[in-house]
Amino acid sequence: MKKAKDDLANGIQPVTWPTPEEYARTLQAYQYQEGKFHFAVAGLSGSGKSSLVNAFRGVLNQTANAAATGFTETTVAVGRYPDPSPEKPCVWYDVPGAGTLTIKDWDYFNKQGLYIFDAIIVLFDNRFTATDIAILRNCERWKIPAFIVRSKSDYQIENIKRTLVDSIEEDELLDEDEQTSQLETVLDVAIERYKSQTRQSVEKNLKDSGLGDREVYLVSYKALLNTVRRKNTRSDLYLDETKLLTKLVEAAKNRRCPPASQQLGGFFDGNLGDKSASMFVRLMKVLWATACAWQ
Ligand SMILES: Nc1nc2c(ncn2[C@@H]2O[C@H](COP(=O)(O)OP(=O)(O)O)[C@@H](O)[C@H]2O)c(=O)[nH]1
Ligand SMILES: [Mg+2]
Repeated sequence: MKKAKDDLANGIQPVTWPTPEEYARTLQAYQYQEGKFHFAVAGLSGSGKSSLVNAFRGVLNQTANAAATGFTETTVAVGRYPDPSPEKPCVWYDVPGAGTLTIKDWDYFNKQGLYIFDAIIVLFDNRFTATDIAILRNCERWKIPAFIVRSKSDYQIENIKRTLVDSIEEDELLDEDEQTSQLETVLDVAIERYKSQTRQSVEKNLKDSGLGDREVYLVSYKALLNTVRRKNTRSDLYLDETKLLTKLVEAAKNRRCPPASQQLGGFFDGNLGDKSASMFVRLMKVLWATACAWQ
C-alpha cells in the first residue's frame, strides 16, 4: 500500500486490470453482441466524435438517427449507436473525453471499460492530450488496434489557406503574375503544410511519451460521410477517409479472426459451434466486401 502511494506520488502510474466480474459487467453495460464489431471513438468534448460516429454510420448530422452534435458534453455516458445498415454488423460508441470527467488520465481506460472494444479511434482536433496517450498505451497492453485520427481537416486546411492568401496578397515583392501563380497553388500548399505539421506534432507527442511512431489519419466529417455513402462530391476535400475505413475493418477482422498459426485451440472447429463458425465466416465476408467497396 505504501509502495503504491509512493509510486503514485512519484508519477509512476499503477497498471490495473479489471476482474472477470468487472469485465463481464462492462460487456453487459455496453450491450456487447458476439458476432458484431464494436468500435469506440474517444476524444475531448468538441473534437468531433459524434459527427464522426454519424459519418461512419452514413447518417447526416442533425437528422433523426444521428448522435447529437455541437453541444458541450456534460455527462460521462457513453453513447451506443448500432449501424443502421443491416448488412454492416458494426456498433459505434461515442466515448466522452477525460476532460469532461473527474477521472485521472491513467484510470480513464479502465473506468470507461475501453478494454472490451475491437478497435479504438483516438480523435483529436487541435490538442493531443495525456488521455490520448493513456488510451494508446492501454491499447498496446490489451492488443486492441488503435487509430490516431485528426478531425475537421477541411476547417483546419481552410484556415491555413486563408493565412497563406493574406500573406501572398500582402507581399509587395511579388508582381501580379507571381501572385496569381502562387494563389493558384495555395490549396495544395495548405494541404501539405497541414499534413506535415500534424504528423510532426503527433510524432513528437508519441516520442515524448515513449511510444513508437504511428500513422495519423486526417479526415473531415463530410468527406467520411460521402465515402461511407459511396457518393463522391467535387466540393469536398478527401484525405485519409478511405484508408481509415479500410484499415479499421481490416484490424478488427484480424483481431477477431487471427491467422491459423495464431488461433487458440482451433478457433473455428473447437471454440465455436459449427453454426456460429459459419455465421462468423459469413460475417467476415460481408465486412470484407464492405471494406473493399470503400476502396
Ligand atoms: N468543419 C468541420 N466541422 C466539424 C467536423 N466534425 C465536427 N465538426 C463540428 O464541430 C463541432 C463539434 O462536433 P461534435 O461532433 O459535436 O463533437 P463532440 O463533442 O466530440 O461529439 C460541431 O459543431 C460540428 O459540426 C469536421 O470534420 N469539419
Ligand atoms: Mg458529442
